[in-house]
Amino acid sequence: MKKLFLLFFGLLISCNTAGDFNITNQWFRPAVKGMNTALYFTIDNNTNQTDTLFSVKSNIAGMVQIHETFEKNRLKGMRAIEYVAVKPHTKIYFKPGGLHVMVMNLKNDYKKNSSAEFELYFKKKGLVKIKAVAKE
Ligand SMILES: [Cu+2]
Repeated sequence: MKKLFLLFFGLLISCNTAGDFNITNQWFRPAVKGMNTALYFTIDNNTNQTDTLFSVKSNIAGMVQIHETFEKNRLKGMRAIEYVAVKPHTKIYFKPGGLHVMVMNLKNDYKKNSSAEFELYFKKKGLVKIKAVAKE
């Protein structure tokens, strides 16, 4: 009986998250102290308003920037951008070869399966803290 109740309660909670705003699939590449790495995740904006990611911070690194990948004269490069707007009911994927968070000058080694915390700042949602795991 208790199990049934818990199951029902769980379903109610998952219904409530519809119309919500979530960060999912967060991960970063393993790297050693003094090097750079990249953080990836999915922003799932299931609300009726555009929200904008304008800053990412972490105390594991000397500097953190939002980057995009571009192609010019058949050469690929990357550059810092000021923000990423996420339209209502849209997902934006930060992934290798595309948008990513550049995490520069690591203060420690981050081997596979180690984790780190990051702070994502959005115009409407405000601060969203995430924990990401290092993987290849
Ligand atoms: Cu980059």
